[in-house]
Amino acid sequence: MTDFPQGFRWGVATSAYQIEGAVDADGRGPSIWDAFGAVPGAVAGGDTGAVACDHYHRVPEDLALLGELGVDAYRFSVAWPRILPTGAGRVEQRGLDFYRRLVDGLLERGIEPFLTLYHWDLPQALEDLGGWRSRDTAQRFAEYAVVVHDALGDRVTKWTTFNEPYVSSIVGYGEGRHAPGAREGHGSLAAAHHLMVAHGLAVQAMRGTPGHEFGIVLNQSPSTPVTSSEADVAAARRHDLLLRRQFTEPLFAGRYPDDYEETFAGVTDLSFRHDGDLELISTPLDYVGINYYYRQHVADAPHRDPDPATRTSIDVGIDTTRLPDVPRTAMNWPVEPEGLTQTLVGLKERYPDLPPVYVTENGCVYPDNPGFVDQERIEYLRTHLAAAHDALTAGVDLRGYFVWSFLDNFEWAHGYKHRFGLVHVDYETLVRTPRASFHWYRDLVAEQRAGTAAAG
Ligand code: GBH
Repeated sequence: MTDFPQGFRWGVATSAYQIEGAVDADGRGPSIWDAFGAVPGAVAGGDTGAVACDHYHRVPEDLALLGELGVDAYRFSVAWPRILPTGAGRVEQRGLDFYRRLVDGLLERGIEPFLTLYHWDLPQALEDLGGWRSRDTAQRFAEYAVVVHDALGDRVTKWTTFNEPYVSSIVGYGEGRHAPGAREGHGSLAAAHHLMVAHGLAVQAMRGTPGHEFGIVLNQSPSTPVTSSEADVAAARRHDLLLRRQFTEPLFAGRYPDDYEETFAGVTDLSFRHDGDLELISTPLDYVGINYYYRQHVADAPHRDPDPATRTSIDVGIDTTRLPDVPRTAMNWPVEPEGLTQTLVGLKERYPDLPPVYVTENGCVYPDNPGFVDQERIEYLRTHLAAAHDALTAGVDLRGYFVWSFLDNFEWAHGYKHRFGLVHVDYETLVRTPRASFHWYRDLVAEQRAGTAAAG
């Protein structure tokens, strides 16, 4: 592996609901994912995050593993329902104590905490009031952010507001594949906007401590038309708007996308946009995190719902299942590392004032081999790191890279079937076993830190 710059941050990532379990411990309130997991058919195999990796009770063991891995940084999320069990009002000190112990354990090992405030686990009490459809939730989020920032701001300097607001809004409120499982066009677009407002409010409320940095994490990948036909090119553009530009244009250009209204036909009620929102949303950031997994191939297609009377405004006539003849992972995700270079370089070209970038997630799923020799994962990570390096060479200010994930975990609507970890977790015994990729990454990080990486 070619040398990365000195100071480049090497990390691994997780999120609260996917690993913690202990959903009733220490006064935690229910989240939308607890409720969604109880809906028959919502999550594969009827799986829930009730136990997950039981990380909540196994922090010392997991910290020891992170120490052995030798990473510079650990990206994790705070569960809002542990801090404010009903979303607002009473603060649960035991929840804050848990994250304080985690952060202290990281700092003792020289691992920098990258804290995410929201990785999809909204307190159910706020969903009952409308969830992200409601602008009030943005205000509640900013209050929650200040509580966590006041409690941990003496120890944590990297503050991420949201992980992939696209998934929280469009997948959760529009497609219904994620919690809260709603299928609303207008509601999901309102949710998307309110998440951005919440981001701006929270950053402005937390700002002020010297040395603290604020950012957001976005799913990004090129939307590639399957043919060069006008129809497929237009479909790819609609797809890119739905998944990415409705977030990046306000964030990094301070404007709404010009094709928003024509694409989301029927969204005539834009009253969720208030004067001053764009200034709020485009508040300058210190970094942006990019989650990259695969390149998307987009074709023009009929609407999913043929009836315009019942069709939602996000049913924009696209098909993303026509994949080229390239290798796939066990989740059927295409393996195209050059898509990562294209993503990073493309963002920088589109937004010249883009803040410094981290790849905050990248990883894959393959079936396990005896002895957990996951050569395919090593190959995936190696080629994607080379692609990230190409972006550096092309002038992108890339500051770090996080593998998704440190541990196998609850893969949302897929349940426990798909394993992303450098560390295997046996869900019966909860025993952790490092895979070959863990040792490979450990050696890579050590070499890079010593600056002794061999070329190639
Ligand atoms: C991430 O979600 C999550 O942050 C994490 O919790 C999860 O476990 C992990 O990935 C693995 O699934 O990339 O814009 O072309 C990612 C879910 C959302 C994957 C959007 C791919 C395709 C759109 N994804 N997506 S894009």
